[in-house]
Amino acid sequence: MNSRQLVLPRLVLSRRIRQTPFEERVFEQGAKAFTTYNHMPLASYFESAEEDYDHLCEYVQIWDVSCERQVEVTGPDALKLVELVTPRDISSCEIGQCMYAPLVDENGGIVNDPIVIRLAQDRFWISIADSGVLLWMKGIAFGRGLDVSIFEPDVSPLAVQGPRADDLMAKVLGEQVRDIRFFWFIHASLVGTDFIIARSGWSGQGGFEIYLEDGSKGLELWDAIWDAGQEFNIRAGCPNLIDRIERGLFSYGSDMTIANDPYECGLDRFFEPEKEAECLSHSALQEVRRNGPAKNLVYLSIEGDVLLSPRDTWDVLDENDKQVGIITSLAYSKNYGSNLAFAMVEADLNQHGNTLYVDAGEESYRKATIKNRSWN
Ligand code: THG
Repeated sequence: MNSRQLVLPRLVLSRRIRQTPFEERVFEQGAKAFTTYNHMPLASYFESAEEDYDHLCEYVQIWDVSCERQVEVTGPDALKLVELVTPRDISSCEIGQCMYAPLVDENGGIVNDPIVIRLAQDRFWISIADSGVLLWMKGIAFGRGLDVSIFEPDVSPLAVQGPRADDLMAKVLGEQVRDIRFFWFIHASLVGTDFIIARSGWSGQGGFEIYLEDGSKGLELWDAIWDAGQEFNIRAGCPNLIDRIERGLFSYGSDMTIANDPYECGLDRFFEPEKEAECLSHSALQEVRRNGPAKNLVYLSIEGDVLLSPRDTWDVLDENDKQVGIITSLAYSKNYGSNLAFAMVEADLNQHGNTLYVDAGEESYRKATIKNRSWN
């Protein structure tokens, strides 16, 4: 056995990793680990994934998610361009509404899985996951001669998540925030700056996202929410691995990449074949539909005690020890008393209750069971 200890290197935040308007507070509050996302720092945990999770489920947290950058699309052809890049029906997105809208390329590959926000009839923000959407969309607009302007505005989302988020934001902005519907936004202001605030956020605990437009107001905005949040036991937090796996939220780059199509990942539930004709992925997606996906991103419950998420992927095997897939994300859930994972496996094995095996680098393989989206 190789008993050498693997010491992970530190991640250096150079100038190339862009600053966020809130990061000073995140450092002060003691974020212990970071990742990068759209060339910006994103905290991974503060105390530990487990402790952060327990707090998130009971109180309220403030998250610096500036790294969810916006790609603004403005002009007469704005809707046309957004409809070109996603098979989701964006024409039905009203002003004031947000839509989760996977972007798909001409081969059916997932380019990104952003939230599309309709600010005005011909003005959108595409709130992106970690891949280069700005250049992809500029290229398409230029190639097609579309009348739009596309740029990254100075916008930094700040999430307020957890069961006390409504009480906190009602205290700070007024009772009207309680009436914001899921994936809709309203205009509001605080510390002398205007912003939109949406009921959304990458957690299963509910809450809001404030889209700060003037980065110079970042610390003031954070502090105003922080001070008001003391009575609700507010803490600094960040997207939580355990929570997002329990909630079934996929992370682009980990769970799916441009090598995967939306059918493999079950993201086709967000669009209808008849509505996607405007989209440049239309014929590729028709082809995928005809053939059926070869793989599926599945929910796997893995038996045994706590597994730590690997740096690399782990193999998923069938009963004959044949490799049939890989683990893409994993966390131990106290709630379910089990390790929960997403795994990309051969589609013909994707049946609820099916038994598979996971090579977690131990003496023997761990037994695993395919679950549905609510982990039943
Ligand atoms: N907020 C904002 N921007 C983002 C994210 C975010 N950009 C990157 C990343 N997260 C985009 N990915 C997702 C994935 C899922 C959801 C949000 C963003 C999500 N899904 C809900 C669900 O699956 O239950 C609802 C989807 C729906 O009904 O439309 O919330 O978090 N600003």
